[in-house]
Amino acid sequence: MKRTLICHIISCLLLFYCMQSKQAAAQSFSKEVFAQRRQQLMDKMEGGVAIFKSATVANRNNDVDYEYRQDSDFYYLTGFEEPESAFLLIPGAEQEFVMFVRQRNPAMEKWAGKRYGAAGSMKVFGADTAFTFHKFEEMLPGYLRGKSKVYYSMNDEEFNNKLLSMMKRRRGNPPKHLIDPLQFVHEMRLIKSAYEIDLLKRSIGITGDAHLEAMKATEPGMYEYEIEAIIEYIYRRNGSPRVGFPSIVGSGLNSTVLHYETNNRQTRSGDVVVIDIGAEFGYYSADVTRTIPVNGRFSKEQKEIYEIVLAAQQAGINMIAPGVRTNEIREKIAEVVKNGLYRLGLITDLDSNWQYRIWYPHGPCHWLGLDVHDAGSYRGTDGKRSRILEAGMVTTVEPGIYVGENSLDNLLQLRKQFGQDVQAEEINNFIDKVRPVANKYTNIGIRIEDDVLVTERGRELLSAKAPREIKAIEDMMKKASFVNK
Ligand SMILES: [Mn+2]
Repeated sequence: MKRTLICHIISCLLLFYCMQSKQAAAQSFSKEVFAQRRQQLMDKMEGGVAIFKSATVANRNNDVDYEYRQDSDFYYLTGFEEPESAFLLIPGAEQEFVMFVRQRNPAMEKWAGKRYGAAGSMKVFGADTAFTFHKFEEMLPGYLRGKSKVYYSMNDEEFNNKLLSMMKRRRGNPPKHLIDPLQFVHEMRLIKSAYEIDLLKRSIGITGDAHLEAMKATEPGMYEYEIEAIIEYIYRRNGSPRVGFPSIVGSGLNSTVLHYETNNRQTRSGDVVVIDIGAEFGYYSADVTRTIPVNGRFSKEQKEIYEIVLAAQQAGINMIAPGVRTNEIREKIAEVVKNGLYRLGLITDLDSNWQYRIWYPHGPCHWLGLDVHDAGSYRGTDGKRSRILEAGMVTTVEPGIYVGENSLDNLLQLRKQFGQDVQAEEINNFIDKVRPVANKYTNIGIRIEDDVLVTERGRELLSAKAPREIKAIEDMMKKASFVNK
């Protein structure tokens, strides 16, 4: 308890320090925060050695690589962003935190930028000792000698086999037990500290600004990628170095495609656009979706669907509080969606557990943090299938209803997904009744997504900056953007 309080005070001081300088906040680096996390993990280990490897560089074409981003768990425990690195945690050893990093190389650094090198990783990142990365595999058996447990997540294919063969050797007395350390790290990541919540608020705030600008700028004839570019310009201008995930800007029929990322259609008056986006800031990702009418006014049919999704989302948000199970939220949202669909005639049976899933095909919540679909188990720690919310968790709430032009055409093939044996006759009857209604709503996809922090007393809506109400969106769309002035 005492330690938590001290940690909290340290975090607050660090936050204050970070707010003093935009540069420091943009890097969001604090040696002590990362040291605490490593200590927390080491407290959970039963001796042994934990091994973490950096994300590998992915080649794009010829000598061009994809933009590098450090592995989220590696970053969470070190703050270190360079590729070709690894580190060990050896609780109880004289040197508990051992880093292996790229060698400093003036010629390479001239091309590709500064490297910290071994000395820098000790000074800046707090390694007790550090070596160059090419010594990693050579030195590892020495660190494993006489230890009974190795904590490693098997996430680097090339290295996995090397480690396994090291463990099989008779010589050198290597560990016999392999344990996944991420089961501990991911539980830690699920509960966000004040330091992390501040970073999330920054990324979510920037994403809200991007939504506002997209609402102001969007007009018929604009290409989806133009809207995407406006959004990402707002990210950069506010200090977000990259997207947390590829921006989804889906108009017209694309609004009904859940993870549409092509973003190359020209929008038309009468379309809605689903804009599902998240800036990254200090490695933390936002995830906020707004659906807007391209011409600035929702049609009657669009409004009808929109109001159902909004009511379902609000009902879900209202329930968020410590002690509530995630499936209770899921069920509440599904109930509101079902009632709405029944009212419109898009389902014919309120008790059917497959009809509504044609229009509402995805789960409404996921954890949010370093990864947009963040780490942390969705199962209850009590063995139950859903988790009890605790203060410090951050979840999205994102129901959606999608009326695709083919939604009713492939039902017979898709029925296996319903997880039960629905008779063809039942499906054909359903299609006959519902098709005329579905035609009215064709190509309307509505998703509304917000990010919610579970607090001691209830909840905090982190993504309130971009409006969700129909009138507020239409009013915002009347305003001028710097883009089309
Ligand atoms: Mn999401």
